[in-house]
Amino acid sequence: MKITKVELLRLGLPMLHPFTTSFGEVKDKQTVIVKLYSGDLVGYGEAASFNAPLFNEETVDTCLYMLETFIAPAILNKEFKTVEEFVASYSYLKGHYIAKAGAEFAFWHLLAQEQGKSLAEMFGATNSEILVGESLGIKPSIAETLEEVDLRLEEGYRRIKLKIKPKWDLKLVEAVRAKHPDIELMVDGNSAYNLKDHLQDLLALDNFNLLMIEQPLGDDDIIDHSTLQRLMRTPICLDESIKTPGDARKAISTGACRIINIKPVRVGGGLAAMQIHDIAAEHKIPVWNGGMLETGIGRAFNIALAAKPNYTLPADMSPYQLFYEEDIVVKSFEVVDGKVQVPTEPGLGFEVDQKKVEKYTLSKKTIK
Ligand code: OSB
Ligand code: MG
Repeated sequence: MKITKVELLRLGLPMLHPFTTSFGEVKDKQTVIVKLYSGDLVGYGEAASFNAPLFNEETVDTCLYMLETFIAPAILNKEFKTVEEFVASYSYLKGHYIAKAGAEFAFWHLLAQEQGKSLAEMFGATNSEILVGESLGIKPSIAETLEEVDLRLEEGYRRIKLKIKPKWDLKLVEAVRAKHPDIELMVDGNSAYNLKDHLQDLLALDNFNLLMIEQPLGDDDIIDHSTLQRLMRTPICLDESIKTPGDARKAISTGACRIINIKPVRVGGGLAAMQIHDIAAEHKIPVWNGGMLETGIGRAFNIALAAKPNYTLPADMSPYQLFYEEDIVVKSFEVVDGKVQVPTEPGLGFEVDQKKVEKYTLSKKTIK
């Protein structure tokens, strides 16, 4: 499969309302769609990042820069038989995993079309449906949080994840737990805590029978997570800290986490996501699929990966209606009774809506 042309699109997706985390508000979301051409075939990928480097160090601009300046020249006019060969052509580039994932997923899509296979088949995924939980951004009040929790539970979502930050944590969790003693409930600190200032509050989270606490401490701090995990009964789940399969191995062997959130773009794409899935399975560490507020294109890869056997906990896979007015695929996935069906048709499993892509494209670059 020879890559004959690369197109990079910057899309602007107005959000229905800002999504608030400990690091700030995500609003006026932008994302990067990567199109790889091989003769008549087009493969789509998404490098889902944010406008500012607040979640991790990458941004929409750094993704576009890396793709245009380094990744496109490394793959153009070369012949690749496998994803391993494709990834090897730019693996000398340090970091920038989200940018790399955008290209890698477009290549998976090309291969799936060539082989007439679904993405799930390409990834060796065997489950026909995945379980979905809701990730709830920080709201102005506890009352509004409780209202949304009620709504999502009525809709069938399988677990509730509350975004927390220092001083917006214990009272919130206490209120939700008091109203819903038996639901699967978890929190995500997005690395806003540290052991020096917040140890007592973190330990107090042990009182609420939480499914897990996601990424409380710094993204570069596997060691302090391992200290904290020894002091807590609640499983720690790492998100931002796991950028590579090696990070997963180190986090598991130091006891820094008992669960891993796999966001495929955060780790450079499907190959690394599958390696982390396998490392975790070997150590009996459950994994689940996280999200980056992707469009239907990025979510297509997440859904297929999340159908692998060690994804035993509900995914962050809210449908576009919770964030955006429209999706850029013709018929987006639906969450019914807290489940999403895994597409079985060859290719992406979703039809890209060219009119919508055009409508939301802010700029476009062609490299050949
Ligand atoms: O840490 O999981 C996170 C959204 C923006 C930034 C960080 C995170 C999130 C989510 C949303 O939790 C997950 C989704 O895409 O549905
Ligand atoms: Mg997270």
